Amino acid sequence: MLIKTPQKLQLKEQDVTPENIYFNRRDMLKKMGFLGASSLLASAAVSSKANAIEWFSEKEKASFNLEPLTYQADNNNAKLILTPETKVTTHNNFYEFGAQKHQPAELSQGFQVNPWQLTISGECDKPITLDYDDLTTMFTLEERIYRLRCVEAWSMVVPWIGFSLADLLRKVSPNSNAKYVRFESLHDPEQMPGQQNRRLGGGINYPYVEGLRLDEAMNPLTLMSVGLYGKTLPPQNGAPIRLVVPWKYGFKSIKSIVSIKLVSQPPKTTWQQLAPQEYGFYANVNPEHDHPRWSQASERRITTGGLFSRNRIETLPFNGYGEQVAHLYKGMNLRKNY
Ligand SMILES: Nc1nc2c(c(=O)[nH]1)N[C@H]1C(S)=C(S)[C@@H](COP(=O)(O)O)O[C@H]1N2
Ligand SMILES: [Mo]
Repeated sequence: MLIKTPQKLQLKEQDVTPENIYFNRRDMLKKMGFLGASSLLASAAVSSKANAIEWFSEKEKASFNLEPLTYQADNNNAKLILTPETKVTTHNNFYEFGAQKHQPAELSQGFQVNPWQLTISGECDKPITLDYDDLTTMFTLEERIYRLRCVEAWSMVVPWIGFSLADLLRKVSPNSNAKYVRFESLHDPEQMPGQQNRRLGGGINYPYVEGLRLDEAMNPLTLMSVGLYGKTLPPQNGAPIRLVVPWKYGFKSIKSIVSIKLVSQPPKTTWQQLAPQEYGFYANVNPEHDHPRWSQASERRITTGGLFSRNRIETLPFNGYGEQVAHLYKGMNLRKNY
């Protein structure tokens, strides 16, 4: 993550979706008794102005569970304001499609996500390979509204759709050697221009690799996401399946995953290898541990305002999810284990 001068994002005011339409429609439909996925999708239809995105099938919609209440409450009881869909899908970090915020949306539109294979293997008794359809049909999907805090000190609030990584890992029965989980993104330079060109791709060695400790991976907050705003993921947000770890800096939330491997040793992650003194393995959001080149005490929350409107808020320890995850790090020095 290099410091750059802000890029223009070609966002016009009319493209910005007021998040209250999404919320109000949803509330209203709920009150009218249209519980469940159809209300979510109806509201998404109202708010959607995104590029050609495939919609969930009737079968998938029928399986949505829309009551993830504990995950939707902000920890200060402040009302969470959703980041408009247009911003979620045009202000991205996905270096395989370019290291500037506007490039993933522009350069990923032909990305082929079907067929897709995701293999879960390594230290487990029942390795499996999932095909494209399995990703959205094997588990009950639920909507979770999470804060996403990038290490670059901006943040968003995103209504993800997905399932707990724990459910997937239980399926393969990890054995007693499994201590960590290693994730790998697709490596396909023909489709991912940033993998052909070091400048475009931000100087990263691909494939992009991330990792979690097994207990972090099993925490119920850790989400495998297949959609946002009621639709399948657009390519720039990590289609067809990506990780979302809301208490860690955004770079842990690896996109377009093809391999999940249970391993005994901490995996060597992409950013750690590139700049170990700046990006650690844990990468828990921590306002008390500054990045060597900037403060992590506050963040710019991207909401409905102009792109560079001053909407500075305090950064919370574990991004506000301390109640759910602080116990994982008991006794650890989190400044050393940054
Ligand atoms: N494969 C891959 N995954 C990735 C990245 C990337 O460049 N490549 N960027 C990360 C970073 S730095 C962030 S902040 C989030 C951004 O997710 P979003 O674009 O959906 O907001 O994706 C993460 N996952
Ligand atoms: Mo990030």
